[in-house]
Amino acid sequence: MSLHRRTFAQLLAAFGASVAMPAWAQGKTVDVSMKQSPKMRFLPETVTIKTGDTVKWTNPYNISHTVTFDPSKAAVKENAALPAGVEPFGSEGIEEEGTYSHTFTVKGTYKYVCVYHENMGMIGTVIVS
Ligand SMILES: [Cu+2]
Repeated sequence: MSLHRRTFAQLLAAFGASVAMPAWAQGKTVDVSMKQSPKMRFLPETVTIKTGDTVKWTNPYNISHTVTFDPSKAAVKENAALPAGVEPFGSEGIEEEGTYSHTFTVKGTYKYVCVYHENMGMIGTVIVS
């Protein structure tokens, strides 16, 4: 009996780390840039990822932007949308060289805006499959 227990404990020790590692911890990171010329845009405007992947937005330029997944903060509600049950999230103003990252754990289609430039077409989509 004690031998069995020890063997089981050793198995846990040997494999516990990899078994306990959640799938989202092994996702990849996809970059989105925030462009100000010739137009205010997220590039790419649409990214398709898998659950556990992270999207990292970077602002290379000197005009501040936001990444806002919150219909209540969008001028046009439909420009920001979340899968059922997902709480709104997003950044404050991102200055030059600033970044914002989010790891997506729920499948679905997400739409987001820059609250400063939504009306200029600065709208993006993240599809999590
Ligand atoms: Cu902007």
